[in-house]
Amino acid sequence: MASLERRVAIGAAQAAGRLLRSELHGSRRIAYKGTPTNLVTEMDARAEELIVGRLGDAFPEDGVLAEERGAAAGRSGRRWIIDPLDGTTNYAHGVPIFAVSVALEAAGRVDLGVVFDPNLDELYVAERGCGTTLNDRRLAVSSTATLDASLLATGFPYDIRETADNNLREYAAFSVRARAVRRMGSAVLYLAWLAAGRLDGYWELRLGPWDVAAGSLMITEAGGQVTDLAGDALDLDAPAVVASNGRIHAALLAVLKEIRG
Ligand code: 2AM
Ligand code: CA
Repeated sequence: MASLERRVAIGAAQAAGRLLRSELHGSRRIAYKGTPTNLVTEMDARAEELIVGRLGDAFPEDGVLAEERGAAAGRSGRRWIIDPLDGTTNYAHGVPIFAVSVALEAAGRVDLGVVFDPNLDELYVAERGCGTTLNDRRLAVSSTATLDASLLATGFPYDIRETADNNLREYAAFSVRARAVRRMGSAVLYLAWLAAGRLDGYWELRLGPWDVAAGSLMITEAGGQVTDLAGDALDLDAPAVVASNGRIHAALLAVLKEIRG
């Protein structure tokens, strides 16, 4: 990976994260995207504009897929996948648990992932074949060997009020089998924290490409495993995610199979 891509992605993620943090306690205009649980604020769009502007200036031939504006094709065959504010519900409530995620995909494969948490000032960077770092320190997933001793995380789909497939049965099952299950509201941070060995496992039924593009590379480059709910390759276009340190992966898949059939 040319270091220009890495430098520009890091600069854009950090600038957007700092903007979000500086505005966290400002008054918010909240709008809803389809369901009353899918929030968006004006800060989602402002952070996205900043990131897309910088990437577009540096790499005008590349395509972009960003949470708020959708897809714009490029000529290079490469695509930047951007979540300008993951954890929008937290943000709208003034809870300092959110992050910025920027990934670069080429030939259908994510080669670079950058996640910035402006509240802890933590910068995660993964490059295919080169590992994952947190503030320049090399990361490795945890060595927890059993589900019983695992700290897990999950989240719930926006249509939780309407759909029967709302993750509540899975949540109940894991809650009595793992050490604990957390639900902090940022898929991007769960994946980064898993790469850092803070979490042992994570699952979620429906996510967007921008939620998982950078974080999934972080986990595999830190020695962990990321699959779909059946244990097959992750579909970045419609991600259902099981991520782990590898050692508890089969146990996670077995519980999901037991509950979902
Ligand atoms: P957001 O904050 O950018 O909206 C919560 O479980 C986490 O999953 C958040 O990262 C949220 O992203 C994301 N999320 C929840 N339901 C989703 C869905 N149906 N599609 C895409 N992302 C979703
Ligand atoms: Ca998101």
